[in-house]
Amino acid sequence: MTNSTKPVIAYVALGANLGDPIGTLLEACEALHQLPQTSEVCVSGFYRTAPVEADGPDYINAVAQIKTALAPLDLLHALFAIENTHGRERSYTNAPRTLDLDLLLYGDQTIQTDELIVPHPRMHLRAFVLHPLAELQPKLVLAQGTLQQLLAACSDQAISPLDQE
Ligand code: PH2
Ligand code: MG
Ligand code: MG
Repeated sequence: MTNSTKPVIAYVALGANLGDPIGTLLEACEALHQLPQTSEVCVSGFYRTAPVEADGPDYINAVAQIKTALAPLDLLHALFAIENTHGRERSYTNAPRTLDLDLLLYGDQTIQTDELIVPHPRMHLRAFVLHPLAELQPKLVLAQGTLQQLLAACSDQAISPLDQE
C-alpha cells in the first residue's frame, strides 16, 4: 500500500551509459507511464552527453515531467525498482550505469532526509538536466536562477540532441 498525496508535478532525470542506453531509456519511459497514481507523463527529447564528474562512455539523458499522487519516498522507491529491473549496480560513486532515475523536483517542496534531497542538489550545475528540463518547461526558475542563466554557466559541458545526429 502506498501513501497518497494531493497530485503534484514532479520531474525525473533519466540517464544511462552502459548496455543499450536508448532502448533502456525508452523502456524506462514506458515504466513511468505505468506508475500507480501517476498521469500526464511527458518526456523531453533524448540527448547524448559527455560524462560530468564521471567516467565511461557518453550518456544518453532525458527528463520526464509527471503528475503524481505518490508520496515522495514512494515515488523514489518506485524509481529504484525501475532501475533494478534494468540491472542497475552500485559499485562506486558515479560509476557507469545501465539506468539512473533521479527525482529532481517534487512540486515546490523542499525535502531533506537521509534518503532523499529535493530539489536535487546538483541539478542546477548539469547541462544534461537543464537542457531537457528547459525543453519541457522553459520558464521554470530554480533557487539558483533561471534555466537560461544556469545553462549559460555550464556551456562547457558537451551535449547534443539525438534527433540532430
Ligand atoms: N550522471 C551522473 C554523473 N555524471 N554525466 C552525464 N553526462 N549524464 C549523467 O546522467 C550523469 C553524469 C551521476 O548520476
Ligand atoms: Mg544521477
Ligand atoms: Mg541516481
